Amino acid sequence: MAEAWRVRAADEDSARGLAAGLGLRKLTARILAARGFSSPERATRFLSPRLSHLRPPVGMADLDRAIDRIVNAQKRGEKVGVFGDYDVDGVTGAAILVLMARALGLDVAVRTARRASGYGFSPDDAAAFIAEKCALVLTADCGTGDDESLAECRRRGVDVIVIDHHHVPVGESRAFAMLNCHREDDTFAFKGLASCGVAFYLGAAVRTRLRGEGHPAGDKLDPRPWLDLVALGTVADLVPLLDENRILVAAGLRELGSLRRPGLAALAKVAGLVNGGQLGTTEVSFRLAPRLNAAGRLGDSQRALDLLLAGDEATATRLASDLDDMNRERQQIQERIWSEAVMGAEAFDADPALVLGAEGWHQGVVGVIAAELGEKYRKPAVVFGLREGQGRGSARTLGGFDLCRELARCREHLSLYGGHSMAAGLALPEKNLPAFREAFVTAARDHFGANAAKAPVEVDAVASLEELDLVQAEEILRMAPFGSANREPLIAVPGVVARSTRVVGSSHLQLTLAEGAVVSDAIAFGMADKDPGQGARLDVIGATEVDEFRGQRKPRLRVHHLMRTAS
Ligand SMILES: [Mn+2]
Repeated sequence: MAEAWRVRAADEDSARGLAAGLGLRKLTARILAARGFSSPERATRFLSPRLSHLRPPVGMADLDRAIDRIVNAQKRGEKVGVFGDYDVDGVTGAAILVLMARALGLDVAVRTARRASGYGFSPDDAAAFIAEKCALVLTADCGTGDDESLAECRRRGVDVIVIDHHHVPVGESRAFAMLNCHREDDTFAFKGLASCGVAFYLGAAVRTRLRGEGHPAGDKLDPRPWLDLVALGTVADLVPLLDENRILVAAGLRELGSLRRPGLAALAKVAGLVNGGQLGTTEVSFRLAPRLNAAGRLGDSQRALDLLLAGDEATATRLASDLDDMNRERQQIQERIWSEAVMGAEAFDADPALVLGAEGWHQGVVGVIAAELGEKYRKPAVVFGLREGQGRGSARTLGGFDLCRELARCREHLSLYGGHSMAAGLALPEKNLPAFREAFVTAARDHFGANAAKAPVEVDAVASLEELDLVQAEEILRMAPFGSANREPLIAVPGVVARSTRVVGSSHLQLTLAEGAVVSDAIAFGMADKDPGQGARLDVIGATEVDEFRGQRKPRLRVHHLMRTAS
């Protein structure tokens, strides 16, 4: 039988050093060591992220050029256009740019991407800004490859500053300035910012410049309150939650939890999140981001941006309720496609990657479906919506299978592709779908090896139930916020007995696990159908969490995998 889990390797000397140096439990130190932390200094910075540790934007290509242009716009009182792509990173990035421009006293025209124009900064959008007499346009999370629109702006004397993090094509850009850390000449130390993070850095740099010049507008420009937006966009965009992103998201979640922004307070309310202080990356990913994305997925993301910028509670409440309705509609569409996709996936069970597509699959939800398929089958997944002979799709990956690199290898079958290593968008003529599938699956087979279709679960450590007490759970919580590239630690707990099991809600399983005299609570969400029954001997893989009930804090294991063992 194949092994069920594999323990991540850790340097034991580093682990001992961290435990002794920082007064941490052995288990915590081991997890940190396995994630590459060897010095106590770096581990301390990781465990206590602070805004003062953000590195200044040294080496960010075109930053000075962008600042000069924005400061000139301020001095001349020019009209500025702000454009945002349709997803959370796009609308939060755009919201930050709007707030920056307004703080500078500029007149701002705002637009966001529509599905009808294929998303991104389209020639229609360029024409609209030109017609509105904007002298300068800022694009958030798009623009890097939108040559036609950039060229049109340039012809008409409109300067465009691109604020983006998508793959940079070769050749000269028509943008006036392009802030994109994937440029070859960009030497900023951190390459993982989402577009909203780049927008934040730009705003902060404009403030520094204006204050350095003794300009009063500099004092009006305060980037700190934008951090909630940065947290939303960064978490939703699946960029690595390490280094600068970790600092921005940690601070941003605190800002978000204050629910000071009317739009986000209203959104949290319709999402059933009454206690702002509890907002973590899970709530952002599963409650807030889907509602913000719903507008863009169904066609027009403008309402999401309007919500973020809403100045009063009444407007915010109305827009949040609109987004909630759209999200419900999106969910219905998605559920139908999901059941069709799962049937489709079974047909390719032996392949190390999934490529699916069908007529009638809404192109606005294929990304979510790809992500969920990847999760369920633990393979890279590409899902296309087919329409009029063309397919538009979305790809998600795992296990170090880099989409930028691998899609480039399959590009002969694609009419368009772009994105980053973990998520990408792509398009092809429908007739190329089988050939693309073949190429992509072959690439996955090369990467994963011929018979590694199902990799064992990688865990951070093996522990006894006794070790997983409250102190331990609290220590692991210091590694939050969890997300991309900073996964919540998974722990294997072998040889426990299910003392009792109980189905709660419609589909969840609550367990009391025992190991000798040690007893602990566990919860397995969505696993009611896997009830092992009282007295079963189990190996369990899960994550520790702290359950707060009536003011009492208790450790709890959130189960990912339950495996019966022979007794
Ligand atoms: Mn993005």
